[in-house]
Amino acid sequence: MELLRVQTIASKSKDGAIPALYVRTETEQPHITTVHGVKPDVPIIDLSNPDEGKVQDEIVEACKEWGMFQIVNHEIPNNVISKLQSVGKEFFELPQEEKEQYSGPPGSGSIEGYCTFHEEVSGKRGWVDHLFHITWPPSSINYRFWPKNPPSYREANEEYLKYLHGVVDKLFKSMSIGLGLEEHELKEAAGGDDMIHLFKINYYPPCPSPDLVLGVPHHVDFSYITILVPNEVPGLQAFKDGHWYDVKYIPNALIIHVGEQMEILSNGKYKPVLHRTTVNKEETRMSWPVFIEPQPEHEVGPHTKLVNADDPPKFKTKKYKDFLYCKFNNIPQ
Ligand SMILES: O=C(O)CCC(=O)C(=O)O
Repeated sequence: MELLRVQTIASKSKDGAIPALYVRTETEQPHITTVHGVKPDVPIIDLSNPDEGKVQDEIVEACKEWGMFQIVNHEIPNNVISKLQSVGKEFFELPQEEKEQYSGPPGSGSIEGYCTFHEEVSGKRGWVDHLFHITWPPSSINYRFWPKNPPSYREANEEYLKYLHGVVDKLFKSMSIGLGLEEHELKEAAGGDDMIHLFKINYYPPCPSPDLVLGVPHHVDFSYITILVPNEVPGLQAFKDGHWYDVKYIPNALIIHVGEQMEILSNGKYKPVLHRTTVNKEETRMSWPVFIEPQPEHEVGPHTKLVNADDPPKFKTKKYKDFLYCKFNNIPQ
């Protein structure tokens, strides 16, 4: 059954009540569960610091402590990021019928396309619509899910991707050295240049009762790492030591999440971050994450050089598609 898009619901409920399906219980409502006042910040790491050893240490520390950090001076030009944002925004501003042309066929089993998630286990829904498509490697791309309108959509995405490869390489290199491996070993074990880049656009329309709803509910990413561009409307929150913290908006920074595949590959040394998003009363929040994932047939397990008699494997080795099957069917890994 076709789901009503949140963008449509939002346009009808500007001053009024929102459907009960979106109202969270008090244990989740962001105004009750967010830490206010003086609080620790998700680490901000300047990649242009000439002291490479320091940058590396900061990345490793952030992967162990928070599972999340922001990077600035990452060498992706600001205009490349702005173009990525503006074509994504233009797509979501198209008439509803035009966006629906990109929705995935029901029951296809693919996550790609324009979509709105069904109810969570809690019976609630997030205040967000999405577009998903793969942007790398070329053999995994299905252009049917790439918007043709605006016409510069593909060019803007390809330009961003060109620069993103450098950021992925830099992060994997630092994370590899931080585990005591050679700089190329972590990426190689993760699938090298065949790793999938699953691109997503989140569109969170304004909500009359932002205190009561969540955009994306709390979760950890399945990916190795996720690289996220936000717009200027804050909303991302990270969970640390039992508390929810707002992640500061920093113009032109990229937000990095450690995902579950990285936790497995590092045999638990790097922690995936539990995170969620809140929404805004007046403004549309958007974000552009890229999930760096294994190919479905790729086997992921603790790196062989990181396990020994004193440090036995904490996770099973299995194909990524089998990991996903367990996740989606609530089967223990
Ligand atoms: O919008 C954000 O900042 C986070 C989005 C997110 O966590 C997701 O799409 O999985």
